[in-house]
Amino acid sequence: MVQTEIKKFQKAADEVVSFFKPRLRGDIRIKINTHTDPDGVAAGNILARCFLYYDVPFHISFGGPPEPKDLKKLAKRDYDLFVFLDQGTGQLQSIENYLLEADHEVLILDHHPGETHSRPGLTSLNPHCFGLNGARDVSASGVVYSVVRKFDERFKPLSEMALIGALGDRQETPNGFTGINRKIVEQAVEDGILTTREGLKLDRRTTPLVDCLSHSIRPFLLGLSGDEDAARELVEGMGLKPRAVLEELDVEKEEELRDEILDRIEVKLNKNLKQSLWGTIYTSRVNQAVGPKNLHEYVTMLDACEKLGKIEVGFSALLGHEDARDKAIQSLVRYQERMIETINWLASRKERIKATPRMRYIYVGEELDIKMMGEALSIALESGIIENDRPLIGLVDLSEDRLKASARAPKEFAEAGGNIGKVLEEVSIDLEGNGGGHDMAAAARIPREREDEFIKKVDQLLEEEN
Ligand SMILES: [Mn+2]
Repeated sequence: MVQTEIKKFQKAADEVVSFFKPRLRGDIRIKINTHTDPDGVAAGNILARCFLYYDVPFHISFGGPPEPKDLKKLAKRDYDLFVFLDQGTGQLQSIENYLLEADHEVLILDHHPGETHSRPGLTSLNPHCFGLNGARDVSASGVVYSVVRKFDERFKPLSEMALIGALGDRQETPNGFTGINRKIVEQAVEDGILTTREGLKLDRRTTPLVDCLSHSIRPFLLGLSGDEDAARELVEGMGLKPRAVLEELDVEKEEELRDEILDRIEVKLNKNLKQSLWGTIYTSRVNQAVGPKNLHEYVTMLDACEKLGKIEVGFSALLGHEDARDKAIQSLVRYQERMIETINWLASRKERIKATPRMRYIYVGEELDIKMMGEALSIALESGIIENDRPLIGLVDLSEDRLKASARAPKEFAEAGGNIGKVLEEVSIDLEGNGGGHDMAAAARIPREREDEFIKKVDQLLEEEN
């Protein structure tokens, strides 16, 4: 069934290619706006590599979904074509009002849900329009890749970036990838761009094991992450040298290490942890990006660069610039340390997590870094630190009068038809804020004094949906 949808999507990608071709001569001014997360950075990278090859000048900016005031400003800038990656669908109305009305051309390559319609000046590609699920079947990077690879065979290796985007958006299921993502991975393996194998999905597979375990955040190993002595004890207890590296262990030893880790970890909720600890490892076999060859680790590094305010470092590394390598890897290490502090903070304050029959939530005020919140929730859930049986919301102070809510929902919630993105969108609009996202991950910004109302309304809406 999905095959027909994929075919329709591919046909629409052909139309975007026809739109692009006459615009690759370098005689128009192009502005790319993309998201700051790994998917946004990878999507921007794929398009940038294509433009660089054809000598097409462009500017690229990284940011969240554009607000009306941003678009109003953009409209006055001297560009002919505005490209929106990993955003734009949810902002279509204001894009129409400010950019299309002013006769600018707009291209939206996105995978967020929403209405799209055709109108002069607008070209778009979004998996939701073809019955595909944008939360799982393809990321923004995969959408951009689907277009770019049709230009020329030489762009095939960019499937590596498409996969980085999909992993960044956590689109991999315990049974692997689905939809367009699945096709991209299969083709990439066939082309020798990637190899896959089963193993420990830990970052920094080429650093000494004690370091690798005590720095692990995806997943977070409660009792090992942040505790070098405990990690050393485990490694030495297995008869391994502390300098041994994961990449060089044979399969049996790696399985033994997995079992030791699972024995040691101080969490009761082991199913999620098992899934995030052991599974398919994707290794790049081409030299185009600088930095880790393990794609999960690459995602963590891009996350790190984003959270530490160095998006351009991650972007340059992905673009293959040697001089970005050290800075990007330093960011990764510093980010791991900060995330470990964040998760330990959450793990030791579980009594602050409130629960209703339909959701859990925690107000952290200013005690946690707002940039770390969303990712920290994902990590806490997939590492078995907070039970992943209902949506989880973290509330952080954004400013004196604004609050940011980050939400994560379990897969089962989405499979039963729940959509946390829709819930947050509806409630935040009701409370004179804004918000939205995917069925399993979303965010909202609301007036601070309406926190109680927010919780009540989200809870109510979740009940109605059931
Ligand atoms: Mn995305």
